[in-house]
Amino acid sequence: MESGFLMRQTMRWFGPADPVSLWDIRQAGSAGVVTALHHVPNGEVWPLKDIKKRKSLIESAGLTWEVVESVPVHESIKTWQKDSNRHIANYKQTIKNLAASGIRTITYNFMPVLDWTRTDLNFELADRSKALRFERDAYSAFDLYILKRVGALNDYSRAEIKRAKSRFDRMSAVERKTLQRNILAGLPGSEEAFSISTFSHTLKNYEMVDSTRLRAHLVRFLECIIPEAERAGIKMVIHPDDPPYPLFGLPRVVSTSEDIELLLNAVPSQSNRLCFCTGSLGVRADNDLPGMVRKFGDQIDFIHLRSTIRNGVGDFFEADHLDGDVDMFAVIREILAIMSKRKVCIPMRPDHGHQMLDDLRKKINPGYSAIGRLRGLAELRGLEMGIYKSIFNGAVS
Ligand code: DNO
Repeated sequence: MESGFLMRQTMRWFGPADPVSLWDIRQAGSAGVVTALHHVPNGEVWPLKDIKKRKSLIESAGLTWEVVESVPVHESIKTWQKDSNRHIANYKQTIKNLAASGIRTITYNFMPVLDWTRTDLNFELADRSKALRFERDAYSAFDLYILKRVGALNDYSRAEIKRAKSRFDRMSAVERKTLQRNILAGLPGSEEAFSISTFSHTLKNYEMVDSTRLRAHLVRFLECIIPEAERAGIKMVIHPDDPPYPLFGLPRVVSTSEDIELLLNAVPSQSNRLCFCTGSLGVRADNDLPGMVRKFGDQIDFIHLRSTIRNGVGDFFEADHLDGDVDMFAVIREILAIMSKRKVCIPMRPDHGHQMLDDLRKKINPGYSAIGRLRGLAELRGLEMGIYKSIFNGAVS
């Protein structure tokens, strides 16, 4: 049997201000990093000289800049408002500048207003490490009684409203502030932070944008930028919604297999591709992850590996990478099969990790501590190698 291909190991790095250094990442066993120019305001062009400077910094630690995560899509594009043309022109220029610097893959998402969302950033596990968690009642308590969103009452059942009220009543003032900060201050990589009033104001821009409109805006955006990406030899990989369902009455259109199929088919191109994130998609019990890898295998160009544990009332927390609701063995087996078929090594990163050991005493970016991710990467690599060798009779290319 011929030999196959292994994933390219990377870790996310938030740039020179990240408490995790490039050398930490290299020592964790990564070949490269995934990063972004977080200092460039959302919607502006990424200057060529800044991209080049970042690239040489990464290379000076013996690493490669494998993937950009993310070039954010400006709100004016998601709502298709007056400024969208300027922001699309800027986005295209950023694509060109990244391509001119040798970048080949760009991640983005199309989640309205908020990027990934959690309610608790210090959820203590049985081994006293800390995980990120989404608690449904805390989320609805925030929506109904802190944000006091117009029309929110219509989005919940009577039982949910009762639970949210009692959750809110049990929270101290400090807990309410922390909850607000967790949801609105922007988790790492989110690029936007809101107060109650700016958030409420931004929500208004979506009064006329339901899921059909949002999807139409996504397709229009792709029709504008994909030809530029094709010319530049760039793959645009869309990241799924996290969590994969609407929040705060905002539509989300990259949550299921049907959603992904629609967007990939709407603008068929070698540049219209997918970032397969098991942690985001795995929160829905109706997403069959190994089946989705099989189905979209030819269109996946970046992989986030992480697992969650959900319960019946809509809570979930981030589990150990090899534990939880994601069948990581089956997912990696399918990934190895598609890489062997396509004869490529797809970049992957261990998505998030627990705060553990020394990281418990350090300042960290939530989800992105060094040791938790190092553990995740080590476990995932080992699992991959084990499956690989059993498939390819020990041959490694
Ligand atoms: C969270 C990340 C997301 C992701 C963006 C992609 O940990 O997976 O912030 O980078 O949604 O655009």
